[in-house]
Amino acid sequence: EKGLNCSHLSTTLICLPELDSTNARARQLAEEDAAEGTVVIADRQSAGRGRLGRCWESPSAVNLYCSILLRPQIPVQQAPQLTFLSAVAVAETLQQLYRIDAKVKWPNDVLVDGKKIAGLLNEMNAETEQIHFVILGIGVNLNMSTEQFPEELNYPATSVLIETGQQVDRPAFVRALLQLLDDYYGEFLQQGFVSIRRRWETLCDMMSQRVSVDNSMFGTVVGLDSDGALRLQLDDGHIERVMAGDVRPQ
Ligand code: BT5
Repeated sequence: EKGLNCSHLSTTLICLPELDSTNARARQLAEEDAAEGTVVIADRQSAGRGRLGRCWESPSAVNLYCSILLRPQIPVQQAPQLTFLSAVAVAETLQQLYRIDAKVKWPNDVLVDGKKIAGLLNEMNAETEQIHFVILGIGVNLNMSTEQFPEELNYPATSVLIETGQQVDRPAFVRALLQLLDDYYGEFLQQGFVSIRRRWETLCDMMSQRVSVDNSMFGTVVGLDSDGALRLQLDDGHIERVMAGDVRPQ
């Protein structure tokens, strides 16, 4: 790809008109020993994946559906840190290119005014200690129009086009995103999670706010732990670590 100056990413850039899921394809390539930094992009996905068996709406020629193969030499427990790295890179790219007030939502969303503009799905293949690979799956709604969203989404959604009224140059967005991801990944390999965590906490929509988790636990968000747990201060003052659940503002 012209104009990219990456140290880790985009060793190979594969762009296809259609895939079932870019994550599925990247996983296949990883199992066939593809190199770190391989990037898979599809114009449309016939079976885009969310978490927990959910679907990711992936209409043709409007959005970004992208998966990046990484082979970091880090302990398995640190692999979730890469989800936060990609959330930060997506939110900051949206801010820098389009002046959109993008925020990150724990664990894997990027939101604008509480509406989802991007989703992240990281998958990993590891034995007990050793990571073989991590796939960073990134879906960003760029030129998707209101009519292209199904009515039954369980969370409000938006796109750059809806937020700004402007069509996005998709290759320009991809270039800027890959460049920033490459910078942050390099920083992560050298210095660890500290600065990514700080950036994520700055971008977090619910930092210092009262939230509920699955409508059963209540507290104030005070930060992110290095294993990806959300730190919640309960009313009695003690800190609870949230590993999973639906976090909503109170
Ligand atoms: C996610 O799941 O947010 C992860 C989405 C990751 C998608 C990328 S695209 C490239 C790569 N290849 C793949 O196959 N996947 C990754 P989750 O938190 O489970 O959110 C899914 C929920 O978001 C759905 O159940 C819908 O309610 C909603 N949703 C579906 N499509 C959406 C869209 N395009 N924009 C906003 N919300 C959407």
